[in-house]
Amino acid sequence: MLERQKSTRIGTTVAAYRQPNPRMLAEVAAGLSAPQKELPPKYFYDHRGSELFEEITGLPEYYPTRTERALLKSWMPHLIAELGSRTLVELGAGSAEKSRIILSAMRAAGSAGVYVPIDVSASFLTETASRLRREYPGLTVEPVVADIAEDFSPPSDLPSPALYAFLGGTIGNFYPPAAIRLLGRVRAAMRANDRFLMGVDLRKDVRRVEAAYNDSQGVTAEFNRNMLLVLNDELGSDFDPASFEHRAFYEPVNHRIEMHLVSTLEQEVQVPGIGLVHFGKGESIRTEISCKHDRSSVTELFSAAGLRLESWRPDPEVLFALAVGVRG
Ligand code: AVJ
Repeated sequence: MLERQKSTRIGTTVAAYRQPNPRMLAEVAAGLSAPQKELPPKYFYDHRGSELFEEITGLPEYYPTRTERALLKSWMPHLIAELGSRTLVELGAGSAEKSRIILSAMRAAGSAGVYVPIDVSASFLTETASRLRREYPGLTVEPVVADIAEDFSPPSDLPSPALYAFLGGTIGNFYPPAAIRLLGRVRAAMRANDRFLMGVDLRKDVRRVEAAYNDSQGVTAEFNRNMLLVLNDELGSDFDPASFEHRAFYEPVNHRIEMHLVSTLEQEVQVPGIGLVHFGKGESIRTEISCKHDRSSVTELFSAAGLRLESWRPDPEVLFALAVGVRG
């Protein structure tokens, strides 16, 4: 912890001499001036945040990752063989491990294949691309650097049919209108025989889902607070993460987990380019929503984006599901 604070101070000093990302500054300014302060969950994921998320995926309480992996392992060999997929376009190519399950199924089905990982982090993509080229000789890897929340355009001449994949339940991070816009962009890129594969976390016993975001080891709490360190590094702000508490709860009206950082005292935080931001004691920043779904909510989401739900595969405990969509 001390180590981390030390490096943060250095990071802050550097950030003061660096031009902050103007879009980040605008998003943070808007989010921190709203009545319910809010920050986009994409700012969890600097190097440390990605490490913490990796750690979360292995926690006993965090069921989504291992459940999705098991679903992919049992279903992909059949689905890929049936579809004859020759291209995999992956949105937010976070975990190369899940991609491997699909790429291995493509290889087993006899297609050398093309892999198009789309991610915001260019360095992450370069690393993933060279590793996969080594592991899958004959595979063409064409990374695309883009923020999928904003816009993305895959190469137009991809071998057909293509499978678009958006895994991990990350669709849950988007408010419904933004989720529909995102799926609409996928739909616009798809051809008639392409498919869209999406992982979704399911509505379930509230205690089970709340436990997944309140792990006993406090990794999720550290992950949540890490966003303040990301802001300090990128914008030169002076957030003290120790004065914010992790809170995660299920909001049943909108079927979603909300993660907040709650100020434990009245305080002012200096954000260069924005000014002093006031926090009352107990006031919170919402850092993430994670919407939970069922078959009918996915059907609706798909149909609003011009997609038709073709297949639906939950695990035996009905914790998580894989959905396949086709142009409607
Ligand atoms: C990667 C967005 C799917 O919402 O469960 C994990 C992120 N947040 N623990 C999720 C997360 C807190 C995760 N997603």
